[in-house]
Amino acid sequence: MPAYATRETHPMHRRALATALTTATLIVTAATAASAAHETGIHDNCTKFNEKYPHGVGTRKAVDKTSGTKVTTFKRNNDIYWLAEKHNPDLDRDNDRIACEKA
Ligand SMILES: [Ca+2]
Repeated sequence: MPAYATRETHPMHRRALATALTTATLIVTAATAASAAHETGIHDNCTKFNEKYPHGVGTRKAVDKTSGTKVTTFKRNNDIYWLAEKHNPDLDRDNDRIACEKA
């Protein structure tokens, strides 16, 4: 390696850097595509989910995890809850088995 060549300018390191950047770009693109797939439909966010299920949906034995007044009016349906959880875990961030609970 010539004296002027640093790790960044040496051709071999440049190629490795280019490969790393390409890999990083592919990962970001894949992540963007994955989140884009959730930008349609009721699982996008709680605003859309609550349009169909105004009080949210929980598993049959779910109990609202709140220090305030517990929501008990949510729909109880294991299938709908787990489908929502699979599509977008953010719908139940407090993991109390109720997606988008709202009084
Ligand atoms: Ca919840």
